[in-house]
Amino acid sequence: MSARTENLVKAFGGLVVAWIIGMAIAEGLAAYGIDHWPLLGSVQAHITADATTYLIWQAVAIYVLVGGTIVYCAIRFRARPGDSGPPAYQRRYFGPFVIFWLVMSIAINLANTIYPGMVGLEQLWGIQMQAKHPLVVDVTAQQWKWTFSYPKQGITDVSKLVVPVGRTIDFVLRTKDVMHDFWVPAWGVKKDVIPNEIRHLYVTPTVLGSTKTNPMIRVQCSLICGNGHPMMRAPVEVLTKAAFKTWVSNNSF
Ligand SMILES: [Cu+2]
Repeated sequence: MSARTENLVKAFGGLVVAWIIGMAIAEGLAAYGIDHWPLLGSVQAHITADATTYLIWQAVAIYVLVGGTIVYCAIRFRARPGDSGPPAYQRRYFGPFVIFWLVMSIAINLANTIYPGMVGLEQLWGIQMQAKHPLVVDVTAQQWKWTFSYPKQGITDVSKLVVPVGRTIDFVLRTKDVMHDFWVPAWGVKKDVIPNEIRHLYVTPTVLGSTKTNPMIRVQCSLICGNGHPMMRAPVEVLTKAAFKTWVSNNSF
């Protein structure tokens, strides 16, 4: 072992122990949070939750490495009573570490672009491409309310979003004024609604329920759009296919 390596081991041996303990605690807490994930109420929600879970594991590990190193160095290499003058040995950087950090950062970011980035998008777009007869629901956003129409079913301007379970829905998003964002938290995906644009969001609900039974099943604007933004919500009901048919026949003209 060279003198320099020996110094590094002596200086940072304790840090490795701190990393292991910190990682065990932090990843344990992350696992608890992931186990207590709110409702995953659509096919798409499982895809985005998988991506988020993966990124949380990774972020926690990196956070412990960086944060742990800072805390460890602040304690281990602090100035002690009686210390005076400049440190005996100091360099601005340690070459191999700089190269390692640069290469690792680039590698991790490239890997994340592929998974979960491109893989997840491919899965979401795959559902969209394979949906042969999606249920079309026109969504109109305005300050500060949502209205829904079902063009094929002859239902117009209802203030509650009613959908069947297990069928892919093509939400056609429009806004009458400023930008909004269509989001049902339980469905795990959302999309900005932009003036003078018609945008689409595909969702396949998998869990029955309503805003009354679970507030995660609600439309919520998630882009600040003025005073009424936090209250810009709409109730949602996810029904069985048979119950949805009944609802359609009771509400269509
Ligand atoms: Cu808003």
